[in-house]
Amino acid sequence: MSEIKNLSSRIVKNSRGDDTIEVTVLTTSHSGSFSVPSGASTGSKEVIDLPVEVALKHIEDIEDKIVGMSVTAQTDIDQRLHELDGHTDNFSSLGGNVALGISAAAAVAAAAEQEIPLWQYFRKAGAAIGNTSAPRLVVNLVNGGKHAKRGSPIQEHQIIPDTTNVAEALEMAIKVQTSLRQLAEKRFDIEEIGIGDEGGLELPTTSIQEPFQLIQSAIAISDVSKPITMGTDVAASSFYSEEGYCLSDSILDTESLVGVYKDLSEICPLLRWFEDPFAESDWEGFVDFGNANIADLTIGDDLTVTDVALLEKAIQQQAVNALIIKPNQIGTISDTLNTIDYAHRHNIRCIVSHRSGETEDTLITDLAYGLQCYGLKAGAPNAPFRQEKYNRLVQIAS
Ligand code: 2PG
Ligand code: MG
Repeated sequence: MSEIKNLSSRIVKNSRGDDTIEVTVLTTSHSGSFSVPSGASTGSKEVIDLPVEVALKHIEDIEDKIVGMSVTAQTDIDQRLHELDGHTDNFSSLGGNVALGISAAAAVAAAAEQEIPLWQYFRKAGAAIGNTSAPRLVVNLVNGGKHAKRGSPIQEHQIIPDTTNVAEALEMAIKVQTSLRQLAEKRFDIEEIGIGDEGGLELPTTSIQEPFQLIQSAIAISDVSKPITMGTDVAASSFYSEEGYCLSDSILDTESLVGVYKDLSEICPLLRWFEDPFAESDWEGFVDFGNANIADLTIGDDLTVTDVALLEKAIQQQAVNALIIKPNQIGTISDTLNTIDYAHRHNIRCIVSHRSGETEDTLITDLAYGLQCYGLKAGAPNAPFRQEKYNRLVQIAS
């Protein structure tokens, strides 16, 4: 048994320039570090991060309760973190960032200790794996909603190259991105085109359809080797209030929003993946959407927040057939693996995702590959803090 000798932590900057924490777990001969990402369009049931100074203090305060544990006893470590938190629903006492920082750094150190790659450590943990050889890349080309200063209220406009050859998928994504930039520069004033939080374009149009149409045209003119599917993260909670969905100056009810998606998918037949098409409280919206047969994948994110109990409810209600996996929504590696395990056992597809406030850490790539998850969603293909995730996948999958 290799014991944890020491925990240390420090403040680092994330992709938005905000402070976050990096935790390092040290054993006698190895170490592992993890820096914690953060979201802008967060689900209300996600774990609660504490301010960085408070988080650092908590790590110092609990260090002696973690030191001495076996670094490879992931479940025990994560159980201890829940105990230290007093078993709140959302790590509000200990801090979600504290819990994930320690849990994930321990996983990295444990893999180093066993002299295996991190993806293999995750695969060996025993959770049910998916049935893909390598995750598909879910690449975000146009940013909107809470991830952009201007543009459509829809948060993400994505492409998914239809291949599990990762290097080929990345090549295809970059070709489409280049074509898209050219089309956007013809269509809009160059000065008004920006770059959003996840490295995709920010376009000066509030139209719901136009970004998708432009991407569809970019795909058509790109010399790509395989078909491409389009996807979206609507992040509908971000434009929902008690009155309804506030889209392009009108307030829509659930039924009318289903109609908007129907029209959109007729205009853009490649658009087949829909994440959070309704607000996290609008379970009926998800069910109606599934029944309308608009999409191949109805994906829960704010709806399910990587929480196995919410996933169970979503499966019972037939609200989704896929879900987003984000370790920092749930707070520990064991809880994340448990949700992936449950999803795979119920034929629900898992798409492992970054956050809009990212760090250079690539743990999510190892998680997606190790558990043979259906997709890896990590922003634009060549943006800082995003490209690292795709490059890591090319490295381990080839
Ligand atoms: C999402 C994520 C990542 P955020 O909604 O899926 O793209 O955004 O990290 O802001 O929640
Ligand atoms: Mg989302």
